[in-house]
Amino acid sequence: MRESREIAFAPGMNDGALFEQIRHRGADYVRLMSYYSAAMLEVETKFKVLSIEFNGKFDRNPIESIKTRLKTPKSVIEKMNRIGKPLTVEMIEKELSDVAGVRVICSFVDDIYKLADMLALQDDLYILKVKDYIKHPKPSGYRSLHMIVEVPIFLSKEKRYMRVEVQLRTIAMDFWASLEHKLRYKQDIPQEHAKEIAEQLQQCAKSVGEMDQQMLSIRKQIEGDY
Ligand code: 0O2
Repeated sequence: MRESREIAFAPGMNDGALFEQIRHRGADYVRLMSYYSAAMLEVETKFKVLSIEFNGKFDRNPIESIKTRLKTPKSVIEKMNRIGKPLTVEMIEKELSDVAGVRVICSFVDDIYKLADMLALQDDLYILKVKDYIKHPKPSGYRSLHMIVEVPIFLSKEKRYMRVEVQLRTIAMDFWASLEHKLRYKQDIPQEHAKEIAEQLQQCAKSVGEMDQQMLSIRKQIEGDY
């Protein structure tokens, strides 16, 4: 009988055990993750190159830092379960666009859009989806520019296109998102306080947004560009 390519999942299994399952039932998983790692590297390099060019043109660095992350096996499995898709390596590649993530932390809000435009001009990369949570923040107050891009990776015998989720945000947006993530996910917030806490976090997000606008305005005054 042909072995099922579906990966067994028992709730409560730890990361290591899950990874062993994936490795045992789908040897291709490890290879797929290496493709995503290569794609993240490609995208990270593209941003580094753009930053060098930008620096030469405008004499300042638009990027404060770049972080990359590969979704953990646990997180991949949880998401596949959530969207109700079978847990096979083929379906993971087909259904998930955020296995590989690149987060670009920018100095100013306008740098985000400049970098996004510069990236969009590259002819070996496709922008599949843009979600502008800066112009349209999430109800939580979350702000960032999200893009799903597809980049080619060059292997010894083939060229493959892989999807990467890019999140562009300012230092201030990142400050809010990091703390909000910690507060929300680490604590079991009692029902009676949840609404009030959500409102306080929204207020913080608003203040952070205003600060971003003020910093941009100060930079423009200094540059004499009113
Ligand atoms: P992690 O560990 O950061 O990756 P999708 O199914 O992905 O198309 P979804 O899930 O609505 O649709 O995607 P969305 O909201 O565009 O982007 C999801 C990612 O954005 C999250 O990834 C977070 O990184 C970030 N994000 C979105 N909303 C919030 C928020 O309210 N607060 C914070 N702190 N981050 C947010 P993951 O997979 O949740 O986590």
